[in-house]
Amino acid sequence: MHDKAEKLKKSKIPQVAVSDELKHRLPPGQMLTDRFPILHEGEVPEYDLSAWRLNVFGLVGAERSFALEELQALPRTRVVCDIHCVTRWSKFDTAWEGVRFRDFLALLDVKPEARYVMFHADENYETNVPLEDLLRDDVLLAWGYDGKPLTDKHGFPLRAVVPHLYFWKSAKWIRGIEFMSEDRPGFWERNGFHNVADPFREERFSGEALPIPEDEWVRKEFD
Ligand SMILES: Nc1nc2c(c(=O)[nH]1)N[C@H]1C(S)=C(S)[C@@H](COP(=O)(O)O)O[C@H]1N2
Ligand SMILES: [Mo]
Repeated sequence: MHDKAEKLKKSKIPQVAVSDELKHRLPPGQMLTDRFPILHEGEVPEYDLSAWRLNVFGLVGAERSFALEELQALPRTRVVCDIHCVTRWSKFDTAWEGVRFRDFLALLDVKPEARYVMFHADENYETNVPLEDLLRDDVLLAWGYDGKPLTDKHGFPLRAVVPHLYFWKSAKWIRGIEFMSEDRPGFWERNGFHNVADPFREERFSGEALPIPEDEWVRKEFD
């Protein structure tokens, strides 16, 4: 513990100090940054928007497929929230634009036995979230960040934003939304990470701590 703290103090982490007033917003074991780290598995996908679709399947009365402009014609919401990555960076007051997941749901004929959602995303990324978690006011299918369209690296054209869970649950480049009666683990959830992922409970790992260096994110790309 002590060693790690010392190591972090010495490394050049683009970290900002947290005032006493804001401390309660920083989950245990997190560091605040004002940069915007870019984290994902695989390559940044490129899309031909005329062919791009969001597919809805699983426990729905009818499978549906949406073009981006159909989603953008839905009621728009702007959410300002804090985000927390399991690799220990947090960023406060990030501003997203999109449609509330809840408002999107109103278009779908979701069956009553649906209790879980799997986000299917490029490249071969999946993450699972209980449906109930997605009904909150601040959960979005987002196409905008900070007043501009999402950049390619942050998920253009569409990503999920689920602020109250570690940020790996906020899938970038989503292509499919599956409604399920039983829970099923996604990519990180199968690979040692916690199924629930509440940052304030520090639900990082499913079993033993993984050997992820605490400063891993610093070596990645930033905006
Ligand atoms: N499709 C996809 N979405 C993803 C990931 C990924 O590997 N693939 N990584 C997740 C992780 S671990 C984090 S921390 C956030 C990072 O989002 P950002 O690059 O916009 O900061 O995206 C999440 N969404
Ligand atoms: Mo992450």
